[in-house]
Amino acid sequence: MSTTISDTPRCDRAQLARQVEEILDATPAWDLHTHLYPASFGTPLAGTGASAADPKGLMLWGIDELLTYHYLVAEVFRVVPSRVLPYADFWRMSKQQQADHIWQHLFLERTPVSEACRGVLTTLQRLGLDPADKDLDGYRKWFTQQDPNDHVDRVMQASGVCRITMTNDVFDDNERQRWLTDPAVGSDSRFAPVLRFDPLLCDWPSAARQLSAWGYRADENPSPEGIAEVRRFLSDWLDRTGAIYCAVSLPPTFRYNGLDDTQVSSVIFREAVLPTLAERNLAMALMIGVLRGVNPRLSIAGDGLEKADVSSICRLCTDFPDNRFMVTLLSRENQHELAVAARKFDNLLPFGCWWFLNNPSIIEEMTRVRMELLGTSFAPQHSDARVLEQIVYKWSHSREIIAKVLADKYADIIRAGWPVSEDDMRRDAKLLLHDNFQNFVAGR
Ligand code: HDL
Ligand code: ZN
Repeated sequence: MSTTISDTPRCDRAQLARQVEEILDATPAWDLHTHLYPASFGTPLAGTGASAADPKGLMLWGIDELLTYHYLVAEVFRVVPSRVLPYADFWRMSKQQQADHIWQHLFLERTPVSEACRGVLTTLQRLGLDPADKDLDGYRKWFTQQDPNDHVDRVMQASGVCRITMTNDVFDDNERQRWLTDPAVGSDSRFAPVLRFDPLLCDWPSAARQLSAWGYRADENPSPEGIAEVRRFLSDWLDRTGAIYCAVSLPPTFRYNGLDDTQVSSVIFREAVLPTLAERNLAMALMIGVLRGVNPRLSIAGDGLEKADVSSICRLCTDFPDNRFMVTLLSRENQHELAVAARKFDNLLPFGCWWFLNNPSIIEEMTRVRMELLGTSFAPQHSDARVLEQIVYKWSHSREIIAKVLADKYADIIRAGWPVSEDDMRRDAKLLLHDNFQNFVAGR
């Protein structure tokens, strides 16, 4: 029998906040978008008992990967600018040398208050290491003593993540070859595959050349035969990966202008991608707003953002009622209009506080706006983790904020005379951290 928070007008706010936080902490999350991989995709850091280190391995884990996360690379150049340490000199450093540099300048010589720095501390602490030791070599030793496969279990346990959704980029040669070499490479049930194909919609000429090289007769001006070949390509890779949804990252300039839109991206979207997904009851994730290479000398750390066009999303939801669109936008200024759009279209699921939005101040603002407009019918967060252990901090920090917002909303309705039981709280937490996403990708 679950207890009901008293429906007296002034419920005990501290007790309510604690209860909601405990329930959120105990609710397993399905991390719906990451760049993580199981050890079957190879690991540059061997650890104990694992197969030999694979320098091009895709499973990134350990303290040196945590410290050289591209968010921290961008931040360390603010402290040691390129006029002091030229970009090229940094990129020539080994991974360990880069990590030493970042540790020295962002942690030892300055206080690690940024969200990405704080994340490293939370991760160390929740994995049982003491950040106060400030002993980078000691942390390194601990990580190399872990077996990568067992470490995935430990990290998922510490994060409260029950399933990790991958990003399987079919246009990435390293990733594609691994699937072609070993069809079972993605069979680790802890990880859910997702087919990612940005070039198909962002750079059709290049994508068409690559499809042709792979044996799909794609032409630059997509003919009906060419469209059929794109659909065959998608079907082959959806069968090969078992993807649970498909994803693209699109620039702020992305526009979809309706069913008579002759842009090649709209033609490929309308004639090949969306019919294939509708036929297979698969959702499409649109991640819109990345301005690639704002500072190319920062490499992967050099992307920026601009506002996206939400009207294009509304037109997609209107024109393709049999398709489902999961959408996350990179600009803070887009968030309210995306939540309003989600009120208009039940085939639109807003998700996550993506990338530059994944900071406590903005996560709280976005979660409040979404809950006030959408109730519990959205997916508040994903980690976007690139290094395995990042899910520890990304979920710990986000759960705290989601719980705070949820407790405030409960307090509001309790004051209005509506009792809220522990069962209600558990149901809502499961919807937000797991079921809304699971139901949306399943088409329920
Ligand atoms: O395209 C994406 O999926 C983005 O999340 C990028 O990978 C970005 O570099 C990133 O890691 N964001 O957190
Ligand atoms: Zn991502």
